[in-house]
Amino acid sequence: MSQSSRLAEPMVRLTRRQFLWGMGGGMGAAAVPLSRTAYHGYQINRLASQPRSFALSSLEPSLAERAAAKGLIYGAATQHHLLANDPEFAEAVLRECQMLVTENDLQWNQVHPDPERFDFAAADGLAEFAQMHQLLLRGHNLVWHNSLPDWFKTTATPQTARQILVNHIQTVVGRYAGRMHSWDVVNEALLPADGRADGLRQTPWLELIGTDYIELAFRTAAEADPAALLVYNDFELDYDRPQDQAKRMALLRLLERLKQRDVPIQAIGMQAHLWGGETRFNAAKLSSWLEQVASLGLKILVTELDVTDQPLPQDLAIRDQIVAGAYADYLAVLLEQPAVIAVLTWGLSDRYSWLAEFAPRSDSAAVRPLPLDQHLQRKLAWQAIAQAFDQAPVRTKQSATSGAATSP
Ligand code: 9MR
Repeated sequence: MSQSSRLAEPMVRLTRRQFLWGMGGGMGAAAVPLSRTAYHGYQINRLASQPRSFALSSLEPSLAERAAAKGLIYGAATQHHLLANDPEFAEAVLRECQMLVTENDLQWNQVHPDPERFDFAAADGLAEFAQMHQLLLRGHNLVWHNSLPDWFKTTATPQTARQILVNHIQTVVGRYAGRMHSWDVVNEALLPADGRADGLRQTPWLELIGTDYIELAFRTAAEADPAALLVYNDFELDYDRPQDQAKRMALLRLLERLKQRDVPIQAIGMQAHLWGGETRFNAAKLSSWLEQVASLGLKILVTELDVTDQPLPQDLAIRDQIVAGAYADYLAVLLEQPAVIAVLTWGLSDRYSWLAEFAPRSDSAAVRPLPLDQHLQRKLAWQAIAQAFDQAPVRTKQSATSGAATSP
């Protein structure tokens, strides 16, 4: 499964030019208060001027094998058509991953294009690929406010929405029952900025069904596949920023309510779409919140990990250095928490990242958010993730499994 692979580039030292670039062309750190942009630029330069080593004793084994050695799972989100049409990419996935995540093949607008019609061709292809290569599979997602098909937006009513949701979950989850490690049952249901006391996002599901749509989704999924780990998945849970702190508190309250009602939820997913150069990261505060989640008896998965380099300078050495540092700092905190059982990147290679379309760089340079570059070579980011797995505490067998389908 694993082949020896050259690292794309070893850890680089910054040239004097690169260092000076960081300090505004040699003007040195500003003596006056920095504007927000200047502050951000200063932070990026500070990070870039302190290159870190992500050296490894060996170029092998793969991320999956390094994770498995600690009782963790590493994998990546992908799509069947990418694996079917790009054999060298498929080979890289087999080399590096123990789990696949359905990035788009099970989104509502892909799998449920008409009220009475499901299209499982792509998802079945991905499931068959996973089964053929003995990879774990996780399904994303069953309830979201995005990617809803037009027919839903034009026909769903308060009288029909509940049955539409139940039928969708029963059909989709039932089809893969026993083959799914876990499901993102409800995705991004929280948005404190919407102003509700419970912090819920104003979504079509909330409007049509009411607050118990979340419980309904989890109970329906549990009946359709008792073996799968059922996950609540969300983003902006990571940083020491007001919006992240508010969502962490709202999620904790939601989880407490669901547990009090014995709702069958076993884990949370932290999407972890990180920002290169973002320094508002408080390890102690995040670690304390993770412990509060774990104390509810829940597992934690890092479900959509990537690091956007959109705000970073064009210089590849600087970009890769800062992106790798973001992976290292985040995983150092997450992997210390025994309840964390899996790390999944949202894509494996820069060749296929949602960020190319959704967060392109202003200089039009290709984005570099993921462990492998466009040519499927391992980057500093790969080294940082590998190092994080190597340094992570070993999970006990019990902590890594929880009744879910943990083997293909
Ligand atoms: O990466 C996904 C992109 O290809 C899709 O067009 C988009 C809309 O369906 O969804 C992207 O994935 C999102 C995921 O489903 C939920 N978390 C945020 C991800 C990035 O937007």
